[in-house]
Amino acid sequence: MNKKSISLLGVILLLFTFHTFNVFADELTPEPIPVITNPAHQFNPSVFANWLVFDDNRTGYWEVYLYHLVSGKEIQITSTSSTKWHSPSIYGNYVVYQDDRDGDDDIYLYDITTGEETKLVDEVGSQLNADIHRNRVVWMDNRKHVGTNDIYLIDIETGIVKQVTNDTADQQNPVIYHNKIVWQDFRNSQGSNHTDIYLYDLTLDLEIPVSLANGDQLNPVIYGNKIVWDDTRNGSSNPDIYMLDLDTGEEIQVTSSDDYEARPDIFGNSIVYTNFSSGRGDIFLYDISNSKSYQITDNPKAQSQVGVYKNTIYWVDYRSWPINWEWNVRYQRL
Ligand SMILES: [Ca+2]
Ligand SMILES: [Ca+2]
Ligand SMILES: [Ca+2]
Ligand SMILES: [Ca+2]
Repeated sequence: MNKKSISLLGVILLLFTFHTFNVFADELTPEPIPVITNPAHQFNPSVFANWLVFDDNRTGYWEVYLYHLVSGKEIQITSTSSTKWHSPSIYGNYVVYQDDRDGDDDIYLYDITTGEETKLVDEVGSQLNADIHRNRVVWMDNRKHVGTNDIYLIDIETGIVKQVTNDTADQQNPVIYHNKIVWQDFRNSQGSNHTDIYLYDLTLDLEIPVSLANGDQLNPVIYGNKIVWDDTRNGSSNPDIYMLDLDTGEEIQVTSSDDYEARPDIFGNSIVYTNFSSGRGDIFLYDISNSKSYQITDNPKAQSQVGVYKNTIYWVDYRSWPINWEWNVRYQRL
């Protein structure tokens, strides 16, 4: 066990102690734990269980790395010498990401158990921004309409591909949870309306609009029957976080300040997002069960790209810039 994992366990134990005294509250808890301290850039974190996957620039190129949050084991997955992000996503033993080693962007699959990489999608045009849940992978794809994307799906076990949208408008940034896919969609773009959020239910074989509100609805995420996104219906410089609960049909405005709140993630009752106001980003948590917000970081340098998996909140943190752009992972008992 190395020094870093000892310190990780120390903080986890500390937080268990806090939990015993039921101290989780709207106050800042101990300093977040720096996870990746390599002085190169790290971006695009994604966590499943104890595995953290991310884009890393330490070789001078962008490569996909894996880091085990308990053992501290680190694995370099790709050796692409790429100058572009791979935007990895992880579920179970699978990591998916994009790479253009064969001329245009395609989707690759890495199996953590076997250490093997396979090319999952090899098509003309760009296949980008893959997301995975269980054995299903979704991505945005411009093979049919140059300059605009459609949403596609593949089942890793059967190899069967489904084209989810098919039009000349742009659909971007798909996210999948079980049998539901959500994305941002330009099909209704006109006047002051730009993007909307749509849902495709694979069980019902049905497309459903999630929000057609004025302004931009962007960056959707989904957990269970709850869909969360950022939304400029209250003003283009005043994004807020919104949530639709498919069980009740109720739409909830999660943030209502004039600040610039965006880029949410959700797991269980936890919604995390970044408040970009004051020229810096800070991380916030909204607890759906009590409708309260908690400030997670309060640091003069920027924090962003926040995600949540169970009680782990993770983000990219520039607090030690320009010496080091490091990652901090913070554990929170909810
Ligand atoms: Ca391609
Ligand atoms: Ca399209
Ligand atoms: Ca809209
Ligand atoms: Ca706002």
